[in-house]
Amino acid sequence: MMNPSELKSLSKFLSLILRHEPEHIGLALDDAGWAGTDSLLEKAAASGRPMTREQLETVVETSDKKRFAISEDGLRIRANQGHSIDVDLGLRPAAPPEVLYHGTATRFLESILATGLDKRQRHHVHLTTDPSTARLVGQRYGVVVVLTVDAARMHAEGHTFFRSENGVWLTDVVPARYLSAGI
Ligand code: HQG
Repeated sequence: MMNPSELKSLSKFLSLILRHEPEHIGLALDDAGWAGTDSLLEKAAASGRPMTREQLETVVETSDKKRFAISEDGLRIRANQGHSIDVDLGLRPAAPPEVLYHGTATRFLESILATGLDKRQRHHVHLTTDPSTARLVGQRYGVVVVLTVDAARMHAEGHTFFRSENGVWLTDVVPARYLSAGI
């Protein structure tokens, strides 16, 4: 069995490979972001990061945010969201809840309130229904501030939202007029 820090380390490695740099181990993803599990295991081992199939499955099952999905036939794996590489997850537009949250650092606030929330390196801006999740995300960057997004008004005014397999709300950009600081 893996201990929590081994699980976290493997989860971070999978995030790197399945969201950002599959070429790091010479892996190819298809257009929808899927990689063959056999191929992943083989190439990870060949590049010095061996893992068993059971360990891979454990990471997928225990990921707190359900970051990864294994296909029903068990042959393929992908990240549910968070990519910087170009993949089409095939998400359908969906109506968001009234309010969503985004956690960030206070040092980004001036820029965000001037130009809105951008997707930066990723495909979308990431939003959550849960203020405490937003707080944890923001803490990664420094002193945290949780922004409240008027998602209902954005949606009513023509902005498209998607909900990833693991419940993250995604949109292209959040113009500053829909944002308020604090919850
Ligand atoms: C900031 C985690 C200045 C933005 C989470 C954020 C999430 C701006 C950073 C997922 C800006 C981008 C994504 C502007 C945005 N001026 N700063 N105009 N617009 N920013 O990592 O949302 O654990 O790309 O506030 O749960 O922090 O990896 O996005 O601070 O779902 O599964 O630029 O990562 O999931 O950072 O995190 P990121 P994020 P995992």
